Amino acid sequence: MWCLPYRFAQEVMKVYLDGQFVDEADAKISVFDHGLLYGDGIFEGIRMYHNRIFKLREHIERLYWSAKALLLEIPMTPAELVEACLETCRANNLREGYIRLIVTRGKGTLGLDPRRCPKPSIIIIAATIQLYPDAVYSEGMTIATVPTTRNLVNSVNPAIKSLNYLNNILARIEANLIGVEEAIMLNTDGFVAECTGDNVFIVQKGRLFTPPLSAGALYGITRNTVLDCARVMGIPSGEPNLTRYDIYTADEMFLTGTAAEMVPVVKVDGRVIGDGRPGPITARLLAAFRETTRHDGEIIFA
Ligand code: PXG
Repeated sequence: MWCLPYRFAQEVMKVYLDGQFVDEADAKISVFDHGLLYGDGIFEGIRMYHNRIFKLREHIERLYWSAKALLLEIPMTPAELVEACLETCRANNLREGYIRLIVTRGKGTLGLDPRRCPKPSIIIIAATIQLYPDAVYSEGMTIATVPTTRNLVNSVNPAIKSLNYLNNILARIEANLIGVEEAIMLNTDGFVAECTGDNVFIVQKGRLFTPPLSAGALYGITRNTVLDCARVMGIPSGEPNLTRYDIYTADEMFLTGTAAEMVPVVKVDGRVIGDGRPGPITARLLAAFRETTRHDGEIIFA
């Protein structure tokens, strides 16, 4: 039987911008957009795997929660946004890759007041993704804790996935200066919050632990997926406050995030975690996670 030729990604990327598809060179927003002026806006990073948009409904749900926290009214329904994400993948012939969904406060005046911004802008970018090298997954990553503490839940709550990522960028700069790829951020009480773009997990005596959201972590969709996998596999899990001591004495450690998936960590602050190699529970969970990506999410091309 003949197969249809494989469809490659478009030469010129098409970006969804407020209901239209525009060439990437024409995908522009106003310099008066409060997303630019103040970081007033929200976003999601979403993956496509095997012709499906992974956990799309969960990402859209989180986007609406972020919007609600900012009293930002998204000028589309969740169902319309799902369809717009699918259409953006189709317009770019993408079955695998990464979607950046952004809602900005929109064009306003040179003042903070969001009431001066009548119409939020919706941007959807679908692209391929640059992954960590395979060695990171087979040998594990080296990371460090950094001086910048995570935002207070009572100031800029880390649960809001906002366009204001300076807290994380400061931590990322510190990671760069140390020469590591990720940074563990502690909260002001000294408990582990999360990394700059990933949630943190440890394994101790066959049990899985990740910081609670109240410690200053994002309600990570990969985090949730891994906790679901653990439940199905009968691996007990908990969400207690974690200290650096808990990390240093853990048997295994890994990070979770849409871009990173699950990355084993083998060294933190110069200290070897477990036996210095990616652990067996991490490997089992990664296999279960990868399996989930095969059949979860909305189908792009029928
Ligand atoms: N914590 C933070 C602060 C994040 O930004 C995660 C955890 C993981 O959440 P998900 O739902 O993805 O499992 C994120 C999301 C990047 C980048 O360029 C990272 C994220 C989002 C967008 C871009 O590194 N991480």
